[in-house]
Amino acid sequence: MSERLEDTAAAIVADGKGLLAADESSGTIKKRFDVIGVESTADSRRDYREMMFRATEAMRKYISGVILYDETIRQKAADGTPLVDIIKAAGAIPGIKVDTGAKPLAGFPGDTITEGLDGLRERLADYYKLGARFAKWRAVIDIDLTRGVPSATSIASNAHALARYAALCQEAGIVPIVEPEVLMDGAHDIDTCYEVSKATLTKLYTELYAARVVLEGTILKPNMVISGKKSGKTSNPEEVAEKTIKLFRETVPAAIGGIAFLSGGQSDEEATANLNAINATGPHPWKLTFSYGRALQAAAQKAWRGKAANVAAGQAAFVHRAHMNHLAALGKWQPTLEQAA
Ligand code: 5MM
Repeated sequence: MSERLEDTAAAIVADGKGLLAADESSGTIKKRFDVIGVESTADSRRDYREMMFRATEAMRKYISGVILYDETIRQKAADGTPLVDIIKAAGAIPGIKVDTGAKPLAGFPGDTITEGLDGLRERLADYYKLGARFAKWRAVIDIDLTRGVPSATSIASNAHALARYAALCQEAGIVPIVEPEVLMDGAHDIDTCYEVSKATLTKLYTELYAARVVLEGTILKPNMVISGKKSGKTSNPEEVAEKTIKLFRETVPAAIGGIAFLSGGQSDEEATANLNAINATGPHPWKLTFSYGRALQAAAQKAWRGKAANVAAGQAAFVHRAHMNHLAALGKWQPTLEQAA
């Protein structure tokens, strides 16, 4: 039976389920491991990811799919089982990061362009054979108004690349996750985040239409509308929810398969509280869930610290965060559940 892109997209945002973004490139996972004092080797990266993929309670009940990195999709667990098979056995869908990273945009200091289109058709065919049924491409839009960042050229170039990537994915039978991340690292306020995100999403959907991408077979992975970390201001969940939903109603077609947020540097609990507030104000035209990297993994990394003796503790931390985000995706999370844990 042939798989329909719309069905895969619907499975990714199934009620109360979301994605585990475990697609850190080797450079990024090294940074995460440095924090917990673990040397980053092929084996330590394998052990860490195997620990999460074998956390059956989380994987079966709360995680719809896992975004993998090229190394991981080809890797075997310590007992020789392909990691992809462990994910599938838990009923989750393997996915793959296919961009090759954000590079400086020539002529536009401070802006980046995400690369990876060359040879992508062939790589997608290979990843499909390896079991991937969805892919991810992340565009990075920083905000620094003092330098004119982001430029209109950066927004347009990244939207165009995302559209070309999405069209190639669909040709290969793979659901594209389109991730135009407006970074929360700057000193900007929440309204600036809203304006830049609006320009970014407006351009993105213009390009996706132009590229004849079937929106029902896509998932949007956006940032929330939130104050920049260096602004000194914290946005409360109600404000984040109100501005994020207003933005999406203005820019995101109801036809898309669903929305799975990135966490972008929010604390674990903040990412959960904001997702919960967004869903508590529904109904909305789309399902809204999580595709968190840091906000799902930070606690597990801290509990694990690279020691086999800590695997159960690492898994328990991961199960807890997945459970909390499962509740938030349903708008049923309460802060007291964190304290109880
Ligand atoms: C897991 O991190 C992903 C890969 O990052 P690099 O390419 O820099 O190694 C990243 O794309 C991630 O999927 C998204 O940013 C969402 O993760 P967060 O941590 O923001 O939820």
